[in-house]
Amino acid sequence: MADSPRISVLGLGAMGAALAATFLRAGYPTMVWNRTPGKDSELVAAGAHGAPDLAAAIEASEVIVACLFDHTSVYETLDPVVADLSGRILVNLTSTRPEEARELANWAAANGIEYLDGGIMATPNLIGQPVAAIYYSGSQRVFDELRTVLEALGTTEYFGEDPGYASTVDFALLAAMYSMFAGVYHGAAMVRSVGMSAEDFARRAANFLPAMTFNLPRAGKRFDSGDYTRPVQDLRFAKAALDAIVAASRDAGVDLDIIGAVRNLIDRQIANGHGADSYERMFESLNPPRRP
Ligand code: FVH
Repeated sequence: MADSPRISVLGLGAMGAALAATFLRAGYPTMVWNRTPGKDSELVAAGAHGAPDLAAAIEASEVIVACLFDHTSVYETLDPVVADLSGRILVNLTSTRPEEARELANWAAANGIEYLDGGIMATPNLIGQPVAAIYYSGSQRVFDELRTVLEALGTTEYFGEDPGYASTVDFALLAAMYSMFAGVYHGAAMVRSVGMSAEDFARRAANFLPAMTFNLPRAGKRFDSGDYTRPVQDLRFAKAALDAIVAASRDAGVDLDIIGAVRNLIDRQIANGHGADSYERMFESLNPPRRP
């Protein structure tokens, strides 16, 4: 492949358009296609080639970047043109579950397509900046060959040949984000009982939470080792705190779906006789897979 591979971006939603614009700015010949016509005008004005149809978009390039809505849309779009894709590289930046990424990789391999799966940990406005992390797994050969190209989009990290690895990390980080945000929403509901605005509370949360995250690597070390001895805070102490927070939430008239679930994780470990262990042992209530 030449130093400047031709790239076709399939899907010009918010993210696909940002990817295509970034490839263009980086100087790569870029063709664009979208199911619904008319979404390519800005990109064409910026120098992209607008594909008249999907087959032309695939025909034009060695590297096909898909950024569609979900796994089903990728499959529905690409399966009818699988013969045209044969011999090309498919980089799938659509968010897909790990099992879906593995299924697509198998489908690609069976049809002579080299496959790299990516998980974008950024919003469209951040694409092209180092703060935009993009995780990849799948074909090592493809990643090595395209590394420079992919680095135009943001900070890249490659996790190995398992096509589902990057997606697992992507979805795990999103699980952490949504759970943390839900916790903030619970707090915002509580302070409404005393008249504080949610905006005021959220500003405080945005200061407080990052100050607490320094503990996370230590917690991770405990999860990896299974050693919850020598606690800084034990489960019984954490339970007393959570019982009080649950009661205060109830007093404020706020539902307990979120904070009650956290307390349940603690209660299960105490019921199993681990009350003197570090509070981080609540991780074990999540039934994590066995340590490698
Ligand atoms: N936007 C973001 O902040 C997040 C950041 C993290 C990663 N995600 C994932 O990126 C994928 C695309 O997201 P998006 O923001 O570009 O999404 P939309 O703006 O809704 O555009 C969706 C595009 O997909 C096309 N599409 C949908 N269904 C089909 C189909 N059956 N066949 C062909 N194309 C399809 C849609 O086309 P159209 O509706 O304009 O015809 C858009 O091009 C996504 O996996 C995020 O989870 C973004």
